[in-house]
Amino acid sequence: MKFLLKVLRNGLGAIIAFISWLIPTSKIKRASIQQKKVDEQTVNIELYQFFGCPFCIKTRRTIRRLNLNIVTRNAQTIGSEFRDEMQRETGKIQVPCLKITNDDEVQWMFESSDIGTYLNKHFG
Ligand SMILES: N[C@@H](CCC(=O)N[C@@H](CS)C(=O)NCC(=O)O)C(=O)O
Repeated sequence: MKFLLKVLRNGLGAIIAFISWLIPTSKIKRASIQQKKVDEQTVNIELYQFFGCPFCIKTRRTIRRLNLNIVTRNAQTIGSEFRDEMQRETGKIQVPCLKITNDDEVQWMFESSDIGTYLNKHFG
């Protein structure tokens, strides 16, 4: 039963991801010097996510629209490096989650709406 639910959830997630991929996003265009500056600012940001999670899809669309080069980390696979790291560092598995590293300080940001607000505020 648990396995069936997992298959259903992943299947549904893949369908949503596919539909989202079909819907075009109008990307922000920046002058190359500006884009370079933004790329420098996002080099320390990583998105921990599941491929088919609707909240992650929403966040990935925001990232695409804002034309940000943010690395995505797969936190779905049990026993994987990034899932283990998230569990160890935050005490839970919840995606999407933005990991923002500034020097020695690491901030883990949960909630797709907060992530969207943060990205729009800084890069919109
Ligand atoms: N309110 C949260 C909801 C996020 C959420 O429910 N994420 C699910 C995946 S769709 C999750 O992290 N589940 C943990 C798990 O499946 O282990 C948001 O908007 O980001």
